[in-house]
Amino acid sequence: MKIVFRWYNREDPVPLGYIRQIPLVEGVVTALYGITPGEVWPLEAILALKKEVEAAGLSLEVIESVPVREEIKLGAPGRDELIANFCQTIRHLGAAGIKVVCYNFMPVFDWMRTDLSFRGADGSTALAYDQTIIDAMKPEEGNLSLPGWDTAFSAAGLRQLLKQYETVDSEKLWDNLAYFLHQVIPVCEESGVKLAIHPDDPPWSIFGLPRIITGRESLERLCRLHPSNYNGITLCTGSLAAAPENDVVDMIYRFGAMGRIHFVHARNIKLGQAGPHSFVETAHPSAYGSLDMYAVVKALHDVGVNFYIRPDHGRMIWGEEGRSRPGYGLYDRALGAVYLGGLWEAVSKAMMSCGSGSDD
Ligand code: DNO
Repeated sequence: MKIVFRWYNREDPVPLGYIRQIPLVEGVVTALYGITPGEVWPLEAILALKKEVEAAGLSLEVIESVPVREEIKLGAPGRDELIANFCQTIRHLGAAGIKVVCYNFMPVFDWMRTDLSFRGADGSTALAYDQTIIDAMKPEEGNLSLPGWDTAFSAAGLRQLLKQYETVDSEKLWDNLAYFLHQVIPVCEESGVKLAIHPDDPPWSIFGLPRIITGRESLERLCRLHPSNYNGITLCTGSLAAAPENDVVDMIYRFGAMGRIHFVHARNIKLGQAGPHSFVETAHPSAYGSLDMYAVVKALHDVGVNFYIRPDHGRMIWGEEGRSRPGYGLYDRALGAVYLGGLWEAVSKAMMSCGSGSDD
């Protein structure tokens, strides 16, 4: 296991030098942000980014994310050229020594929250989701962007896009994902880059749009789309656990044993603060949320795979204000990183004293 930390390049208020000081963190996860989604990422720019990260004493082996253009998800004209560009970006990333690329296949909206500063009893603020607020929203009437998304939409652009999706149901979206993977996975194999799909967050349909990467069955189906383990998963505990029927620990055993988990986003959530289909993000330790983080880390250890893990969203604490990057402040994520590393050490040593287990 390698602990990594998301960093939004030089735009990020958290400098690399601070990340370097977080115990147990070996590297960062980032992307090239100045590039229009769909264009090829130039090799020189990737190499320059890597050099900058390495000069700070950190590694850069995971990219989050290479955006997948809507035309690809829609199966619209132009997708072949866009897929070819995606493949070329993968080749360049492989040439720069990148091992894992995270992506998602969510139509239009990436991760979604209804409150970016839900105040907890201890005065911290966190991200929260309440389905009743979503149900009352009319996104096509306003401009839409969330800090932390790779894309933003004008009201008119959004209306047009939503119209295009009227003919794309879940099965069509699956076909378009299969079409994409069929072309991209062989390039990933040649380039030594593992692709890791991020589950839909939250893992159910919103605004009438299909969402297909939602739980165990859909991840099984994803794996069947292409048998290579280069067709892998970003196991995001908080995204998956938002649906109470999802047993995240069971999924780690299942997909870890298949060699499909390359990247883990670890965070805790508390379900039901505003009724069904609602949750609030909490501090990482098990005591604060609905997830048993010890069981998550133990399952990852038991399956014995090599993977990268990052503390996912943190709360805003100690006066930090993350207006530009909700969920991505320094302090609470740093606490999360050390907590995850502590669990890993405890599980590894307990296993060693029982005479089993790996400790890479
Ligand atoms: C949210 C992140 C997502 C993730 C993408 C992956 O904080 O987990 O935005 O980066 O969905 O493509």
